[in-house]
Parts: sequence; structure tokens; C-alpha cells
Amino acid sequence: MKNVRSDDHRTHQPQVELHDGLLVPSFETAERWDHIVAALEASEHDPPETPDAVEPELLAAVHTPPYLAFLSEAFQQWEAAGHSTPMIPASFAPRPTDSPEPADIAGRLGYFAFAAETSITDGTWPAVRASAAVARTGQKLVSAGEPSVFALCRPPGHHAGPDRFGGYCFVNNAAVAAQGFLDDGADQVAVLDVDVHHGNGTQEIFYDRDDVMVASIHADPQHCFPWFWGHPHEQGRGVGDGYTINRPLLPGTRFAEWFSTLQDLGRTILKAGTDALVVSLGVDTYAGDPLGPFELHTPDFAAFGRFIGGLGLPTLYCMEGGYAIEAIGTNTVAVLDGHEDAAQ
Ligand code: Q9C
Ligand code: ZN
Repeated sequence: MKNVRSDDHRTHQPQVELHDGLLVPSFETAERWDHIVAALEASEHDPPETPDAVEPELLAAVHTPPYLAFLSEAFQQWEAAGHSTPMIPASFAPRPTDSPEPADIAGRLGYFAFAAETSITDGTWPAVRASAAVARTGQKLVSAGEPSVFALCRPPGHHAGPDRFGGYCFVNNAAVAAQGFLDDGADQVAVLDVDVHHGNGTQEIFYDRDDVMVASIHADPQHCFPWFWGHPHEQGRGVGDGYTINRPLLPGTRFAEWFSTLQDLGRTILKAGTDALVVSLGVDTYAGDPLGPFELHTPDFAAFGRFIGGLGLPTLYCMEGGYAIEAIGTNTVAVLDGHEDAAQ
């Protein structure tokens, strides 16, 4: 399977994050990317395709202009205000809000954030743009006839909503890809989100629409981040009613239950007449993951990939989470190789 990746992710170097009342070393690191690349190379995947820049119009189709303006200028305004530390939000705007966007950078930071574990540093914006470009380039390859492509996005994207960052995500790469599929001729797209955390950002972006189905299997938000989204009653709105599907599962869930739920979502996606599939591929469902309460093992990832390959849909995988550094590469490549086995 072709893969797309960019070294430009490296300029996003979060140092610490707020975790259980302490500032601890960031879980979302550049080393995650290195381990995935090492596993791709060990498994003799094709050399990478390098991305083309993502069009500003496409970013603006999934995020609001004030939010994109904020991301692009945040660190410069922070520095101009006399700071050199990473930007970590400490106050949050109620939503919905009638408040105008604050002028001060500390206020803007909280206005466009929903969680405090995610910091913005000097090189965040170029890395975020590169990550979206990786997704867009992968999608264009699939739209041009490639049966399946892996977009090695970093930072991840599925928690980023129209105008909010958090959960290590800034621009929603999977949403960029889904919108890209539509722009390039697809009528019906599905995003299947298998990261252990609910893809609240993707859900919010497409909540009112019937051209992108968003189906997510994740740890129950009663027990797991992002806490306030991902319940079964969230089903979409207006013409989008029925096009958001949430299947939360309890902490401790093992492969058998996870997989039967996943197969159910796969059948629903086929029935919707899907032309192109985006898989938000988090491997933080792994039993050894420090941020996910599920109990999947490496062979399970291969079985999952075979199932997706067997759906026979043009498929783009976008990398999301996965924090068990030693296993992230093996588990990710197990999915991709499983997909290719089944698709042959
Ligand atoms: N105190 C993704 O997997 N923190 N984001 C969890 C730990 C945030 C995960 C709570 C987890 C974000 C893309
Ligand atoms: Zn996750």
C-alpha cells in the first residue's frame, strides 16, 4: 500500500502535558512517527509519496476562518506578548457562546480550545499544515484510482472541531480527506473512526450533513476522554439525522466484542452507498496503551485490516492516536498488511 508522509511534523514538539494533576512528558511525540516509519520499512512498503500543500479553501471547508487565523498566528502573538513557553489554555469559553473572540492571546487560546493537555509551540502550525497535506495527498491518490493509501498524519486530527483544538489535534485531517473525496467527485463518503477515543471533532464537522457518514467505535465517554461526546443518542441533526453513529464500549473490551461491533458499522457503511472510506486509524485500542482502556493485541489489528480490505471500498487510512511507542509501528502496519491481504 502506498503511504504519504512528511518530515515537517517534527517542528511540532510538545514537551509536557497536564495529566492527572501533573505536568508529565507529552504522550504525543515525534518518536511515534519514527516507529511507524521503521515498521513500514521493515515490512517493505513502498517509499513514501511526499505531500503537496493543502489548499486553504479546503481547510476553510472544515474549519472556521477565525479558528484558522488563530492557529496560524497564535505563537507569534504569544511571543509578542512576552512569552516563550508552550501555550497551554487555562480558561475555556462556554459553548454555545455569544461572547466575541477575545483580543488578548491568553483569551483567544481558551476561546479555541476544549482541553488543556494540548500545547501550541513555535513549530505547531507548519506541522499541522503538513499533516493535513499528507491526508489530502493520500486522498487525491485514492480518488485517482489507488485502491488504498496510508496517510501518516502527525499531529492527529479527529478531536479537532470546526473551531476548537484539543486531544493533541488542531486540524481535522480525516475531515479534510472526506471533504476532498467529495470535491473530487464522490457523492457519499464515510469516516470510520476506530481510535479508542471518540472522534468528537469529525462528528461536529459533519453533524448536519448527509454526504459524510461518521461512524465511531470507542471507549464509553462515561469513562474516557473526550468525556462529553460519543454517546449513542448523538445521531446527527436535520438532514444529517442518522448519519452519525456512535458505538461506545466499556473499558476492558476485548477483540471479540469490539470486532462484532465494528463489523456492524462496516455493514451500515456499505448500505449507505459509500463511494470512499476514510479510516481514522488510532491504534490506542492496544492492550498496552497508556491512554486507552481496550484490550486489543497485534493479531487483532491484522484481522481488523482484513475486514476493511474485504469491504472493497476505495480507502484512505489517516493516522490518529497510539501511545504504546514500542508497539505503535507493528500494530499500524498489521492493519495495512491485513487490508492488502484481503483486497487481493
Ligand atoms: N489524563 C488521540 O488519541 N488525555 N488523542 C487523556 C489522560 C487526552 C488522545 C486523559 C487524550 C487525547 C488523538
Ligand atoms: Zn485516541
